[in-house]
Amino acid sequence: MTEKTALISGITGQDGSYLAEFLLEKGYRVHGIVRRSSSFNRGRIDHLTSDKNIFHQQLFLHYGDLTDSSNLNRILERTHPDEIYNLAAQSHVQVSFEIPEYSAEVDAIGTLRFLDAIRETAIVSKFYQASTSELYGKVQEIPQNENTPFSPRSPYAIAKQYAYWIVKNYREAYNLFACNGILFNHESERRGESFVTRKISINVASIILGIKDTFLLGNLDSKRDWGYAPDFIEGMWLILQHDKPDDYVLATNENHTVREFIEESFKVLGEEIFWEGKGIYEKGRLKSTGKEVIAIDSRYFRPTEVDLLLGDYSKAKEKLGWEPKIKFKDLVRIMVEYDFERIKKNNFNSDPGGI
Ligand code: NAP
Ligand code: F7E
Repeated sequence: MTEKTALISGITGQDGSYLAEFLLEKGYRVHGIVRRSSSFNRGRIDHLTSDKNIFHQQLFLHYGDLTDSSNLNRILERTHPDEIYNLAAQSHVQVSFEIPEYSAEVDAIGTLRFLDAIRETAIVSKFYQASTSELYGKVQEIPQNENTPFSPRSPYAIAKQYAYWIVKNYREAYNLFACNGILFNHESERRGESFVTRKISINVASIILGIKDTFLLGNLDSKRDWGYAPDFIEGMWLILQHDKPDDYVLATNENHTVREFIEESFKVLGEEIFWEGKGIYEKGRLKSTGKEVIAIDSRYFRPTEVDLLLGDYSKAKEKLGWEPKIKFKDLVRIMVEYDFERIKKNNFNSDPGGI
């Protein structure tokens, strides 16, 4: 058991909630930054704040926002963390085309604000930055590793590129223990419902349960290297436990199309799907009945797409002893079975709608 203190921005998100759980179990005192919201935004950490949880007295929440630097300084002075995990972000790639300035404000300048808060308060803390495979964008080599040149394709990726470089610069200029974890897509039962994997697991479960007839998607041919979020959380922590600050790729080194994710999801629930038509006229139909269950909606196409991502995590394996445990088929099964049971029990479909 450790006596350490950690501060997590983005604690209410997918990764933040798993990381909080992971650190509390290791004996950390955990502080989390939460945003004020008009509707409840703490569903993923409810089980941790409940007094039924044995760790709840080690978890402290603070209102804050990466757009407010005075508040970051105050939180650092109050909490004196040994480790900071900067996971807060406007994390949706397609949404970043709609709100590019805000995405830069939070994802790029927000990271700078955090690093400057460390300098100004002179607090000695290790800093983890949630960097991303989106930096590779229009990929310059396959697979991508820590030396692959960046070629970002969205306002999100460009903001995260600034964050990546400012972390590296502050490490070199001010000797901060600051690290970038370049994480490839990682998903889970807690994944936001507007990301494609969760949108699929929810809709496929709803169709098989007879609650829904059909759902709409965009590009079915992009390839992603999808891993399981809890595996990646351990990697984030290992990055800060190394004796030298450095940047690491975390991935599974296996990629699949969105189309394959859909096919595998139906298979988990005992159905098969076939495809008919081309482009925006393509349809996915159930083999058993011929019924249309998937159609294409061009609203989900991105102005510039990232066609293929495949990560090479050999550096993390060699230096940190990190390897992903869950690969594609198990990931799909975990997500689809979870949503199937949840929707069956509640008999409702929380339709992600919109993006
Ligand atoms: P997520 O579920 O979207 O969570 C994002 C978190 O950031 C939420 O807690 C959100 O608060 C918070 N947040 C957003 N804007 C904020 C602001 N202005 N000030 C303070 N907090 C703010 O994302 P995730 O999937 O857990 O990802 C965690 C981090 O890793 C993000 O930085 C993401 O860009 C990066 N990343 C993710 C992946 C992936 O595949 N999951 C891969 C590479 C990198 P609310 O709950 O109030 O919205
Ligand atoms: O899209 C295609 C879409 O939104 C994956 C974030 O965590 O990982 C995530 O970004 C693919 C894209 O994730 C729909 O065009 C088709 O090619 O699930 P996504 P993402 O863009 O890869 C990276 C590593 C991050 O850093 C980000 O924070 O799926 N796609 N149809 C669709 N995508 C969505 N969202 N919705 C659709 O209907």
